[in-house]
Order: sequence, then C-alpha cells, then structure tokens
Amino acid sequence: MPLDARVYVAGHRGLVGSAIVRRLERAGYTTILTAGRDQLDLRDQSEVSHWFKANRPEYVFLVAGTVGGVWANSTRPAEFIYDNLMIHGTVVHAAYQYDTAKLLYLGSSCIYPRLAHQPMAEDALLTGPLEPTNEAYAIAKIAGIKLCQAYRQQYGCDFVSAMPTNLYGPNDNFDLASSHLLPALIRKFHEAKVAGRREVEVWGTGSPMRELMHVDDLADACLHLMLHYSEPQHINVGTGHDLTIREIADAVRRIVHPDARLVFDTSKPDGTPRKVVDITRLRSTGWEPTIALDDGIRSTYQWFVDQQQAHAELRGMPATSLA
Ligand code: GFB
Repeated sequence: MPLDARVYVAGHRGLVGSAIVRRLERAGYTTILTAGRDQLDLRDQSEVSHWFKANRPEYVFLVAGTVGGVWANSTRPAEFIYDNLMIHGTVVHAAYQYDTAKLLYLGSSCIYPRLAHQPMAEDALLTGPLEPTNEAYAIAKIAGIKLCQAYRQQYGCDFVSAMPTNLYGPNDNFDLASSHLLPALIRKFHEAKVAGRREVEVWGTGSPMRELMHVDDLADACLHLMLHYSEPQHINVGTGHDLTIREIADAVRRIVHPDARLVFDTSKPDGTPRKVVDITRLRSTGWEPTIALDDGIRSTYQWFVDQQQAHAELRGMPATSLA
C-alpha cells in the first residue's frame, strides 16, 4: 500500500475508524478518504456504488457499523442486524465493482459460539449456538466474513477479515444505555467521584470474563494485516488475556475513584460467560499488542475528562467542577 494510495476508512468517526485514521496519518499516508453519515448512507447500495465510482478507493478499511454493549445489543436486535448486514454488503460489493485492490473487514469476537473452547481459535466459527444477547449482531458479522470469502472465491478479490476482541479508547461511546463495559465504568466512577458518592453500580454478577484491547493497538494491527495478511481465513486480533468484570471494574476504581465500592446489579445481563481469543495466528504474522490495560484505562480516562471539560467550557461552566 504505497503512501500516496487512495485509502478509504469507512466509519472514520467511530472508535475504530478514528484510530485507523490516526495510525495512517502517523505512517505518512497522504490520501485518506472519508465520508460522514450526512454525505453517504452506507446501507444504500446505489449511494455507496456511486461514491466508489467517483472516489475510486484502492484500499478499504471496512470498520463502519451499528455497535453497542450488551444492553443495546439485546434491546435493539433489528437495528444491529439490518444496519450491519446492509453496510457489509454495499461496501464489499462496491469494492468489487470498482476494483479496490484490497479490503480489510472488521468483525467481532462475538461471532464464536457462546460456549466455545477458550481461548477461541478461528476454527471455532459455526461450531455451536451463539450468545442470545448479541445473536443478531453476530449473524451480521459472520455474514461479513462469508461475503469477503465469497468475493475472494468467485471474483478473486483480495478481501480479508479480522475479528477483534472487546475494544476501548478515545472516541468511544460513553452513553450508559448503549456503551460497552469500559466506557460505562469510566463514566460511572467519574460521576460518582464528582458527586461525592462512594457506591458505583456494576451490571451483572461480576463473574463473566472479558478481554480488552486498546483501540490504538487494534489500529496498528489493522495496518499490519492490510500490509501483510492475505488469506481467506479470518484472523483474531486481541491480547490473549482476560479478567473478570469484577477485576476490570476494580482496575477502573483504582485509577478513577479509589474510595469507591462496587455494587452489583444482577437484574442486568451477564452476557457471554467468557470470550478470550486465541492469537496464535496473529502472532505468527509477526504482530504483538503493546498497550497495558492500566495505561490504556489511564489515558482513556484522561481523554474523557478533557472532553467533559471542553464541553463544560463551551457551556460556560467552570471546568474545575468536573475534576
Ligand atoms: O462491553 P459489553 O457491554 O459487551 O460488556 P459484551 C458486558 C459485560 O460487562 C456484561 C458487564 O457481563 C455486563 O454485565 N457490565 C458491568 C457492563 N457493568 C456494565 C455497564 O455499566 N455497561 C455495560 N455495557 N456492561 C458485546 C456484544 O458484548 O461486545 C457485541 O454485545 C460486541 O456483540 C461487543 O461483540 C464487542 O462483551 O457482553
């Protein structure tokens, strides 16, 4: 991928897309193409094909989608399956129509069966029933893998798929009803600290396990795979390590609000009991993650506080009320 290649990042405003844009800029790529939702509805094939015809991207990072945490997935399954199926279909098809040289599609580790053997290797796909809280999203993500494989098989397209573990970092969604675990915890502990509250509510029993990866590590892996990976088989991207929800919440507590106490709300879902990915295949391509969880939580918390302060200043409030 030459530094002046036309590189399209579909989903550039999201957690993942914005990290990929930062990584590409740092590497010196000069022609990064983006299109916001206001300009291009990725669910509409004619709009997407028209955009590809006009812009002719040579490389595509397909990281756009409707995403969310366990609650959003379990309460909005229609949006999660429709939006994602459509987005994957339109972008993959347009990339084929307009001769994109290579496309990297990003799925999710929730594609694997609920009770898959841990750590989950790539060949665990379609070997058992899915986790019901995110089945609709997982089916759309599995369809994305199959799309890339089908276009590779029938038309010879160099389309590859990567399956990241749970991600976090700057530009994440911190809305408590739709966010993932880590941004929710950062916000809850921060708001409790600001309000002088000692109790912080954590959903579920605290016993499920999650593997968390900083999105800058993921973006680095995506660039690496775009440059060095070209197989029909999807490839896992993760750290290979996981912790219980209780341990993760405790790590956020230590950094954000050490005086706080965790209170578990068992009326909220636990979701998948465990889903740590096997990264043997990724390691064999010569890539390793570098960002330790505590460092990632610290920098993401700083980012969150900076954003809160910037918004408060815009509204004319004293920034000190947030610290
Ligand atoms: O990140 P998360 O929402 O999604 O994590 P999943 C859910 C786990 O964290 C559950 C616990 O065990 C929750 O009980 N948890 C504790 C919380 N407190 C909170 C909280 O305040 N907010 C949230 N959201 N969770 C999603 C899938 O699964 O992960 C998607 O639904 C996708 O399909 C994504 O794969 C990566 O890890 O359960």
